[in-house]
Amino acid sequence: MTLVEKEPTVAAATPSSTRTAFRTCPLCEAGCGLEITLNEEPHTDASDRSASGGSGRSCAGSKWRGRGAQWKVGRIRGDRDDVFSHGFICPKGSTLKQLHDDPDRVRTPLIKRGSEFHEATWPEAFAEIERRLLPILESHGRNSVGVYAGNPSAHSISGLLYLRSLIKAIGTHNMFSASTVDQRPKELASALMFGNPITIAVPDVDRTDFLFMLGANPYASNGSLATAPDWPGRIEAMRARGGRLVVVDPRRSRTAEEADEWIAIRPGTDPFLLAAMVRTLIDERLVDLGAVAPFVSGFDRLAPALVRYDADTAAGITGIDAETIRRLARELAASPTAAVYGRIGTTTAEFGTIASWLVDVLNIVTGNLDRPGGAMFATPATGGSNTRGAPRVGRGVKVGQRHSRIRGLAATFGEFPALCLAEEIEAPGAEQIRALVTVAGNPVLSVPNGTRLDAALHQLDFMVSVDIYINETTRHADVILPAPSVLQKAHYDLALLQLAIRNVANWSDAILPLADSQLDEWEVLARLALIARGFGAAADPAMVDDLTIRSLIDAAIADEHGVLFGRDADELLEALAPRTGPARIVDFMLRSGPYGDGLGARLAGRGTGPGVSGLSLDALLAAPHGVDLGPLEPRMPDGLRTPSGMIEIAPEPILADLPRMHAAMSREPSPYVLIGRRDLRSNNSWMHNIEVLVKGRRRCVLHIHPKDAADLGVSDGGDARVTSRVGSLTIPVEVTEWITRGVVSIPHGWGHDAELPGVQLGVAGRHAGVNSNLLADELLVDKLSGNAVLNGIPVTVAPA
Ligand SMILES: Nc1nc2c(c(=O)[nH]1)N[C@H]1C(S)=C(S)[C@@H](COP(=O)(O)OP(=O)(O)OC[C@H]3O[C@@H](n4cnc5c(=O)[nH]c(N)nc54)[C@H](O)[C@@H]3O)O[C@H]1N2
Ligand SMILES: Nc1nc2c(c(=O)[nH]1)N[C@H]1C(S)=C(S)[C@@H](COP(=O)(O)OP(=O)(O)OC[C@H]3O[C@@H](n4cnc5c(=O)[nH]c(N)nc54)[C@H](O)[C@@H]3O)O[C@H]1N2
Ligand code: SF4
Ligand SMILES: [Mo]
Repeated sequence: MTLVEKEPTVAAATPSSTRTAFRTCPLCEAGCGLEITLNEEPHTDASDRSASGGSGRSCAGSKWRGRGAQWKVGRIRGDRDDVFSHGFICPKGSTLKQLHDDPDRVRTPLIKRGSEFHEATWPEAFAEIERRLLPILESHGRNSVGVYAGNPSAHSISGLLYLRSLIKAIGTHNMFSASTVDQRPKELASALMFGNPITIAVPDVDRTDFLFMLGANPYASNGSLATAPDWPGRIEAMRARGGRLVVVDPRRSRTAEEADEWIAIRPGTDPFLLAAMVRTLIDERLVDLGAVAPFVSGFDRLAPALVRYDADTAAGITGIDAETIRRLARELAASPTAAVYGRIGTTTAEFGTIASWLVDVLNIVTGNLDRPGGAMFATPATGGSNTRGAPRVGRGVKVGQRHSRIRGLAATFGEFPALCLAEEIEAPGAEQIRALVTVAGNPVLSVPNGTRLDAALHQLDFMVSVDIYINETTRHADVILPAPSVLQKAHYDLALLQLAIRNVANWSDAILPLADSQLDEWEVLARLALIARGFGAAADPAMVDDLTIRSLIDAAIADEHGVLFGRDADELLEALAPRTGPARIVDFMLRSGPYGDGLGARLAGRGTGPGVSGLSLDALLAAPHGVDLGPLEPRMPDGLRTPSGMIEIAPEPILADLPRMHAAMSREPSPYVLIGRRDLRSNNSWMHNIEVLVKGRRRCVLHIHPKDAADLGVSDGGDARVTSRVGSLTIPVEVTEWITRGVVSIPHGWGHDAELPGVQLGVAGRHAGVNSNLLADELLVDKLSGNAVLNGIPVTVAPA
């Protein structure tokens, strides 16, 4: 028997029945649709490994619990009918089964006694947190408790909707996240230019004639800050219709290999290339602002700001010859449409904000911003800060309102740079971080100078981790609170669909129920918030949930430009009943969003998907393969939220940062610099415990050019010793011509030392690799954004 359904409604239990469920893969930004087969098994116990189901009730409303049929995950493959991914899947997608079954995954709360973790009940764990956290808050103040939020919290409705309550409840300014070892420069540049950090221009890959890509490798990463499944297929389609791909990367990456042209660049020098391209266009009178011209402010400040960066100067710095730089600029201007797109290689660099800004300056001056085939902005179904409020009215962003205690680095968007975390724990004084809460993060492997951070975490008075593994970071926790398996959580890509290259909406219900002994992740975060607020270890998480929806409703009814302006809050709450939790919030966002039914205020939405007239959670539940809302449409000028209501092409804070870049021009470059890379079978630090992904050839190896290897006396298959200002490590060598001379590459996220006390990562420990962030230097920083420099780190290399 096969039941095709979106809801976890379970068929009457007949022996060996099968059901098929659909959901979005939450592992990376591509958001592929998965088709998951579940096989019924005889009832055994109520742990999540053989989760019980059969309440016959959808969990899209509240918690889905119950007993009855036992479902075991069978096959996972790409959902051919998914409106966005059309069956595409990468090797990681199908391993949600192995992740679900991984015996090392934490399933019950753990409390550390002495140096060992012991299983505990939820009441015991929350009581322990209350007992130890509250005195710290009371005697040392709110800032004595820090929070670090990691990457998966941006892929989860729990993290995106409830983490803020926790941070507010703690009341701390000491907030850190993976954003400052990642995309903060792009967010800052976008906020300065367009008004808020999520108004990020994405390449219209499906319609462009020319994709100019810097520091991204979507054949391995599946794309980032440009949400789309199946980048390889989309790039192939672009080339088949005559489009071109040019990739700028110090490595001949998989994507560079597929490109029409690979431009090798010296790490960290992208802004010099981009500035010289802009200057070429200005000098040769090739600038055409296109349709956004009436909304561009500050253009006259651009040319003077870039006056030093001619192509000849840039050639000496980037290693790209001047004629190539000029040609690229001319080609960009001549192409019917073109999109410039920069990612990790451009943001995790010393001048990451300048580079991110120049990417969009190029999009603007070639007339490609906000036009089909160019760089466009999504219209997310759940709305966002650029769909709410008045068009062209905004407060913009202020940089430097608060500075970190020790190094004085500016906070951006309410967060301090992650590379300050260690020093903020180490250094005594008022506001010293004495306790830390990590949520879905592994900063020991992700943040510069892992050795120092590891020692700092050891020094904390108290640490709580909401996580699914005991790893290099969470081993330091005093209490670990497990999130349930991915398959037991509902999903909607609230953040990533704001950056999608096509407007789609896709809700995933949990496909396996929670056991009675489990809490959903949002409940865990809500209960931590209640403890921090002094409501006690047993307080009902519904309080936080109710406050969260209430505040969203209040904001919506106060928004004169919104569809719910002036409506009655209680009436709206009633319309959302009986749902609670994330499902209620997402339903509200969808219904009050750009395609929504306006909770009665508006009938027909713009949706084109099956049966959609006014988007709502119900509409998505009826569309198990998602709803296609069409290609991106121009959003300018209404999407602007800058104080001027204009696109700021030359924001003051960025121009003020240019002298820092000028100063670097006269600096003697290091003979060898380290960069990172990603592997298709890996996902930052936490999928290395899945045997099928790590078996086979070693992936954590040093890439080095044959001539450099010969010069340095290191050989293929041998070991090299790599040393930076902050650390040293030994790593196997792979000699390859596909890397520029003077550059070596190590992927991040490895270094699973099985000997570390506490760690429970059996498989990963056998494929440990090294932690590249033992070499990343916490003193190297993009000062404007506070982002870490993870590419272009000066190192020396020697045979081990
Ligand atoms: N050298 C170098 N360093 C880098 C990078 C680089 O390119 N080079 N890249 C940077 C980038 S882009 C990023 S985003 C960061 C990532 O930095 P982090 O977010 O700190 O690290 P992750 O490896 O993503 O760790 C995710 C953690 O979440 C846990 N987890 C997984 N699923 C769940 C869940 O559902 N709930 C909860 N509560 N926990 C879960 C995992 O066990 C793991 O502990 O690393 C950065 N570090
Ligand atoms: N398989 C897999 N997929 C992932 C992840 C993963 O760990 N594994 N992580 C996810 C996360 S958190 C993120 S943020 C995204 C990142 O997605 P991408 O940005 O596509 O990340 P990478 O694949 O690391 O590609 C970065 C490229 O930049 C190049 N590079 C390094 N330094 C420079 C430089 O100075 N200039 C230029 N022009 N290029 C440079 C590197 O050689 C590399 O090829 O991937 C996501 N997807
Ligand atoms: S590319 Fe792979 S990891 Fe990313 S969403 Fe798709 S299946 Fe999941
Ligand atoms: Mo990331």
